[in-house]
Amino acid sequence: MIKDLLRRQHIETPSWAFGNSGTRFKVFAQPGVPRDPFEKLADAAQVHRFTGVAPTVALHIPWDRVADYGALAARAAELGVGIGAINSNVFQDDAYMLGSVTNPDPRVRARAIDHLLECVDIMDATGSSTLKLWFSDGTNYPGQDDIRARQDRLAVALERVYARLGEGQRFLLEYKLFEPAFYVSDVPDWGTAYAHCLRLGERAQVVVDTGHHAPGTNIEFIVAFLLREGKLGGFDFNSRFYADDDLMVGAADPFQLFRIMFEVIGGGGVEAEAGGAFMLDQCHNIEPKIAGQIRSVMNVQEATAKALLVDRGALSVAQAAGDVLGANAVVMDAYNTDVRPLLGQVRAEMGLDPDPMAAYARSGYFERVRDERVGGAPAGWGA
Ligand code: LRH
Ligand code: MN
Repeated sequence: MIKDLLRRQHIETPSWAFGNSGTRFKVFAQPGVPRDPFEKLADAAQVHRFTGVAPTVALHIPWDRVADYGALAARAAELGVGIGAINSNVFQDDAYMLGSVTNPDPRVRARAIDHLLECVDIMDATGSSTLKLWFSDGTNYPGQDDIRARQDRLAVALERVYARLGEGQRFLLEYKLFEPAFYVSDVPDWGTAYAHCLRLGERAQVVVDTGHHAPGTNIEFIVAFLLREGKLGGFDFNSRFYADDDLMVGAADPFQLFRIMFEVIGGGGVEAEAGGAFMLDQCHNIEPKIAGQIRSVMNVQEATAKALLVDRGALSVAQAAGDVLGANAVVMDAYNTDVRPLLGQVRAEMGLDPDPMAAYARSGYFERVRDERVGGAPAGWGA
């Protein structure tokens, strides 16, 4: 059963992780970076080729805007991957300085809503069933704008998008405590996202970006709660030591990732059928990007395998008996289990090399695209 679940795991890679990224201090250009969405898909396909569990790629609009989205989806299929979540972007136009859908100016709000509706058109054109909405909207100083009025404006925009969703489509609302807003973020926490989604209906769910919480937040509690409510739409996986560092998932806190996957499994969310989107949302500012994505997928696999090894029977016995140390020991035994041999076996049974990183390095793919991708502008955030 565990091997079967690991074989059928589905982790979604983000197109933007393959482009140049950085901080406000510097975006370091790396060699061989893709120059358009087609080349991003080709790189993402390498992650699936060597891990077998990364069959879809999330797009970000306008970073991945093309003339023919049907052709992009067809190319993805040729490469053996599919188009995953469509990510809107109402955080980079000058017009959005004081907000997008919450902006005091109705013309700016209308412009932002038009973009969100365009993203649903792109879902139709690419066969994507998921729209991911993150709003950078917020204020920097007390009094700058009315907190309640901004919530009213946000609700209006979400209703418009919800009404536009087609058969089998849903949207995931992403929350974030701060940045770029430094006083009020209009969707700062899971409670705000949950309340808006609850009001709208079952096609509106919450996405948990693991980098978007206050330090010390118990993210697995949020996961357990949202799963119980049927409102956990998915994850933006990454890790951080301080803020929204967007480091490789599991790199900064592998135990937290294990605890999160433990609650996902307990809440019946690990099955692909449960519909949870396990997306990576990362920036490989200084490390090789494709290899960084492969390592990240492996980190999720390892946390999942450890969490699947928890002896749930022994755990419920210890919990029922109030055996605090016993119960904790059951969970820690699983966490302290080296699951790399098990995952190596699963990959071998999938016809893959047990060591994806070594197999990718041996493939020479990076050296080939580095030499081929001469000229043109490397992809990035264009910020
Ligand atoms: C915001 C965020 C959001 C994306 C962006 C790339 O911090 O997590 O998910 O749109 O990063
Ligand atoms: Mn995110």
